[in-house]
Amino acid sequence: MEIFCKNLPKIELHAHLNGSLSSATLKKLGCLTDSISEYQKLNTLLETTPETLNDCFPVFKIAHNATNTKENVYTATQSVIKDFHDDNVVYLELRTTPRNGDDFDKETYIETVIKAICDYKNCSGKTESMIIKLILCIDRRHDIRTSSEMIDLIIKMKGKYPHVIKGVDLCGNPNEGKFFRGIFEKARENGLKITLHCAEVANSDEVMEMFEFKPDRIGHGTCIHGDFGGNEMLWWKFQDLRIPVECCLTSNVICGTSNGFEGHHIKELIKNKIPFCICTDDKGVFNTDLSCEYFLLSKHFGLDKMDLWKICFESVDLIFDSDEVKRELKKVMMNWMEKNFD
Ligand code: 6MZ
Repeated sequence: MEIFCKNLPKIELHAHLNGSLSSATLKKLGCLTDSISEYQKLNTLLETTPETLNDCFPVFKIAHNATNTKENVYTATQSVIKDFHDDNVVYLELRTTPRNGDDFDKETYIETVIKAICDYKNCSGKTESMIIKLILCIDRRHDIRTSSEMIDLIIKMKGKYPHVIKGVDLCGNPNEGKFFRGIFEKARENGLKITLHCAEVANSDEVMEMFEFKPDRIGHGTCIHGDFGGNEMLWWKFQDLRIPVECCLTSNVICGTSNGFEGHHIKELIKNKIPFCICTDDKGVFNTDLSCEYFLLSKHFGLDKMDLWKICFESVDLIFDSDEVKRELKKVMMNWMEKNFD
């Protein structure tokens, strides 16, 4: 099954750039062993509680320190793309929060990430190609003014790179900050798709507000069902809306927002046929990859090879790209199925 999961052509829709750095990449960026261990420290915890999620956010500072020059942002982006490509990801929506560094401002940061994406596409030298798109994030800890300036910048950059920038996300510590609906309405009016980190922790008023906005996808969607920190009203509304969920199993288990793999809320999504995709979130911080996430899904929820293939195939409908790209990806998936199933 592990080999099957590795070979499966996969779709990754929820991967934070600075959470996805491997040990090799961190070394390449000049990180010393101590900082690499600190970046990966959550993997060594014996017990986790919902508070563990708060411990996750300071860890990203290590990656941010390591990617504080244009050159390192470029190297990190290319390395992360290569890791996903090596794991047989055929379509990647990478996400990142624009920020200022030693020799770049937010706009240059976006330009640098896009250059790394485009250069990779041009010279990967691989026979199986990978399509890479970008989602730009708003950090929920930022105030309305900063978020508003960020959305204006994102809209400007989308005008310049419409084939790369596809969406906007709301991320950051869910125990802090808030969802400014107007910011995302503006993004939507300007042709950007919207995904929101939603219900990663219990916060029923905010979750309902997000549902009323109707994002194109949500990240995590943990605390919606009454058995997982939500309530009946939220679950009822969600069943009506059927917003696709980006599920990140290992991330939720390590951060303590899910009670082990068997206790993951994905079982309710499967049971109620709510669309979802399988994602890594922060493969560097949580020491995972997309193949591993598919393997864990099959192991803990009794899914067979055809079930996993179907999840990949149906994830194509959830991407933030054109119908033409969807058709292309479905062809890749169908060809692979014909060759790999009797
Ligand atoms: C919410 C998360 C996250 O943007 O610098 N991030 N936000 N929940 C999570 N669950 C674990 N994991 C990562 O990548 C790092 C940033 O992604 C967000 C955080 O805001 C983090 O600072 P970039 O590439």
